[in-house]
Amino acid sequence: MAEYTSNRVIGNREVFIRAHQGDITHTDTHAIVNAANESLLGGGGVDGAIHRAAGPELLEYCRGLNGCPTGQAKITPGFKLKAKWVIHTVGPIWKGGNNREHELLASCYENSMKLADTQSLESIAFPAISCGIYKFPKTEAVDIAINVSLNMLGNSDSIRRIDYVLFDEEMTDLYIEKLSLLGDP
Ligand code: AR6
Repeated sequence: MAEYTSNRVIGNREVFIRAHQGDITHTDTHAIVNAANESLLGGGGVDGAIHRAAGPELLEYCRGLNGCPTGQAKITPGFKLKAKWVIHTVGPIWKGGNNREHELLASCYENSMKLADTQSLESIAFPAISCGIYKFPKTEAVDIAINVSLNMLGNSDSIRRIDYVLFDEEMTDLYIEKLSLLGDP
């Protein structure tokens, strides 16, 4: 199966970047990011998979968070997941592109990275936020995901590894193509 891995120096620090096809619930990074909705009370797609794998304690914990606005992020324990933490962020629903969708998707990556950094986490895994049920155009979403998260990585004190975990081959190929354009480290 195709995958991209690279050790690079960003902002004077050595970091590890990976993109591969898989199920993010199996990822062993310190935090995995959930593409949630504003209620934070579960749903379909990757959100449903994360809640199933983490167990009912996750939903109980999320009930105390009072939701999360689009573009923002909140952190919870991972409960039964391999990842110790889940960062729940809410991507924008695509409504044609003139409703701040690009800016809000960028905020999801920015705020998830900031949260991981303030918690001193060393590794984080992202799914393709908004690229499923929320229907964000895929190539535009991949550009935002990679540009914003790598830019934040350069400014992070703690994060040394980003894993992009993509569910299908098409998405995996788009990430690998975009990351390969970064050139050799
Ligand atoms: N691991 C990694 N990626 C996955 C997994 C998985 N286990 N399952 C799906 N994906 P989506 P959104 C991919 O729909 O578009 C929920 O109901 C999927 O193929 O999960 O942000 C929430 O509660 C796609 O590429 O999230 C919200 O209501 C990507 O993850 C709404 O969906 C995101 O697809 C959020 O929609």
